[in-house]
Amino acid sequence: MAEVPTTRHYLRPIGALPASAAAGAASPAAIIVAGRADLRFAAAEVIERHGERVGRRIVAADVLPGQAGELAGLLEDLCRPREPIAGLTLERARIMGIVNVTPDSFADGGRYGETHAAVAHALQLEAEGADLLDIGGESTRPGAEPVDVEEEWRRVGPVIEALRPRVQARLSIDTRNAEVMRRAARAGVHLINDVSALSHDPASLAVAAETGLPVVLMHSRGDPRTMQQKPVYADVVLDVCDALEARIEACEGAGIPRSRLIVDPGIGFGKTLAHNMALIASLGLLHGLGCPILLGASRKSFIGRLTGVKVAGERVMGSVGAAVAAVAQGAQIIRVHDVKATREALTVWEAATRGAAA
Ligand code: 7PM
Repeated sequence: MAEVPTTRHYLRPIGALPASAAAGAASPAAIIVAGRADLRFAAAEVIERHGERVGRRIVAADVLPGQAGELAGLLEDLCRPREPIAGLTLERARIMGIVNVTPDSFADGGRYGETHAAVAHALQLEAEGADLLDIGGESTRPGAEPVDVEEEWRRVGPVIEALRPRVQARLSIDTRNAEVMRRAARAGVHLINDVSALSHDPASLAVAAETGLPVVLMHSRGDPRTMQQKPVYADVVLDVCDALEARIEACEGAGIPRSRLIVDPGIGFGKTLAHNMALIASLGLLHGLGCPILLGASRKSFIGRLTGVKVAGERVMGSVGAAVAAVAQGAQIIRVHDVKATREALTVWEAATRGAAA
């Protein structure tokens, strides 16, 4: 018997309403995304996928609540206020600064130099306005060879220990390895960031659950070493959304509630330029998963492709452009190298959107 494909629905909020438009009116015809009064939309693109067929229609905000079945639950997930993550409320965008702990080619194989450099960098990012600091021992870059777990911990452990008593910012551990998660949690980190969405290490679902920490589930297609070899999707935005939903369900099955999860489309991880652009353009569709959204676009190669800027460290302005595009769709966490530039741009963008300074 042929398998009957199920119909799946998706909601993409469109038509951002300016803050001044009938704010506080008794029955605003607006979709309020993630409980945010500053994030109201005039309509939603309702997407229906049935096997290979994808139907799209635009439904105005005032008639959307009357829609039946699966859409009602989806609308509820889209609009429900998000729980704070690691004690951070998410009524406005938060900045996660990237702290790479990489082997120090200068210091005679000693650990002091690389620890010191990473700690100094993290303190600077906090001073520039980072709400979170994402500490990684470089095992997860596209094309990278896996790093031995003990070596990974020798890199990140001392940095976590040094930062923990010295910063207000929340600490995030960027790892695919359960043992590193366990040790980082014991050392006091507040968040787990896993580019494999807890699928790389068979122990990571149980370990992440045991830590009780929030987890960033990033979408990735294939292994970091091979993922850029011709990725193919039926519809990249819907496929990524479905894959994230599957990982959320795996987490829920392991005892990690949805309220503790953050979703991330994984820009550059098994995606072409066209895939990356489609994902950023429709980022707001991921709100239907009922979790905060994180975007990591900082300095990535798609920005070089678009702007012609070949040196990654010089892609600051393009990266800020991507950050603003994400925040305009309600992304709650932006993972960046250039905290100062991002903070300044978001401060001005938010004030200009609100129409008020504070
Ligand atoms: C080379 C290529 C070096 C790519 C580093 C990278 C993400 C992440 C990374 C992301 C989350 C980078 C990437 N990207 N974690 N880790 N989301 N959650 O730019 O997009 O740091 S590695």
